[in-house]
Amino acid sequence: MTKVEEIVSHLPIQPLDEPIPVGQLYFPDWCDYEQAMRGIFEREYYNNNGPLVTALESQLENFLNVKHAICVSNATHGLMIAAQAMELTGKVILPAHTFIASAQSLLWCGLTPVFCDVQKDGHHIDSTKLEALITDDVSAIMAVNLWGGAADIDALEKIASKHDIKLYFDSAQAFGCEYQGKKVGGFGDLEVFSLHATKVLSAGEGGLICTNNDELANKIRSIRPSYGNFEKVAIEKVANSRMSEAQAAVALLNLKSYKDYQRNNENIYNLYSKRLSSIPGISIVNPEGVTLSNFQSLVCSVDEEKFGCSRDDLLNILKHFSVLARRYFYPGVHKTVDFEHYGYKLPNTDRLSNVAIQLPIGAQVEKDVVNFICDVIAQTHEKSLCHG
Ligand code: T4K
Repeated sequence: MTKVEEIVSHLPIQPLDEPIPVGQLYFPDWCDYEQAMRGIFEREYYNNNGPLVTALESQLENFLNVKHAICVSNATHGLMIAAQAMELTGKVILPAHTFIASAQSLLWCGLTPVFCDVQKDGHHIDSTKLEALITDDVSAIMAVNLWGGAADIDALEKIASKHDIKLYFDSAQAFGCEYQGKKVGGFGDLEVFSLHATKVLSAGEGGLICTNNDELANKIRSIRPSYGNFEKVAIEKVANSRMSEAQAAVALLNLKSYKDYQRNNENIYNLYSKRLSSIPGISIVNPEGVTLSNFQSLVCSVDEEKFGCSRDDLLNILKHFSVLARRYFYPGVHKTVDFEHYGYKLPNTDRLSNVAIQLPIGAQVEKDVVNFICDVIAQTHEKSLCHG
């Protein structure tokens, strides 16, 4: 019997009836969506910057307090368009503790990612290690805002300005977060959000590029584009990354309920935090660097020695009980096939990829589900001590 089988066989708990995913899955009321879809069918206007996309962009500009909010098909395309619009060249510095899309967007644009480690006690890019990586061929820093937290934006802005390079944010996970009381969205040259189904503000699939720079916004729009004006399109590389009216309908309805979603997430987070704080070896990651979090993700670290079993064993035990926790991000992007041959040494990133576990948070996570998950974790700890 493996250790996992041994522990599972001693836990007096029945699995959940339905598997529970890690993601958010906040979706609007069906009747409201049906009504919105009927409007689209009646107008017979389904795509190419229709009235719902236009309304969404304008509402997002107000919500985020930015001059330009430009909807695109998803954040991966958003990051590709961003790099193209800023005319980046050579190398771009970013963390390896991120979703693969951050680095892939650079490869698509013929750019070379340079990976910087994350902070010793955090999940964001270590600004103190950045300057040593800035060479003549570095054209930008792409910081990534993770788990409902934010990077050290002040320090990053100072470094980018000192070296006269671009600074932009992969804020795929950061919609609605506030840094020093100001909504994330208007920092650096631009920011890119994801409106994927698993994000706190969802369009089902979608993305958003925000900037306060008019010239950059024009470029982004012509790379996205909405077509119709072929003369203008011909001067830019085009990505065809439009958002459809159906996607905008979901996002518009979700935006109306965003504050409720955020509050619901915060309550779930608080309950997890209370329950998990008494389990040795489990530390919840508090949203870093923000004055307001969207609680996009619930991430913990597992100290194997104190907890009694490894992160991966815990993951398998949770899976047995239908809790589909994840080990985001494993491995760090620098260890994936495209990049492992560079031999990057990123000790903090490597440590996180071995201890971090993401637990379910979002619409489908009721209070009793949180208690169930915490019971499994607490009892796993107790049984691990007996079956170590
Ligand atoms: N930068 C960062 C820092 C990011 O985190 C992301 C995406 C991006 C860039 C790129 O953004 P997009 O191009 O996607 O807009 C998921 C999400 O797909 C991805 O958006 C997210 N970050 C990433 C962290 O997580 P996967 O491949 O792990 O997702 P998937 O499809 O396995 O879904 C996660 C869980 O949710 C599963 O247990 C299944 C469940 N699920 C998912 C969907 C889509 C559902 O129950 N229903 C659903 O409809 O990437």
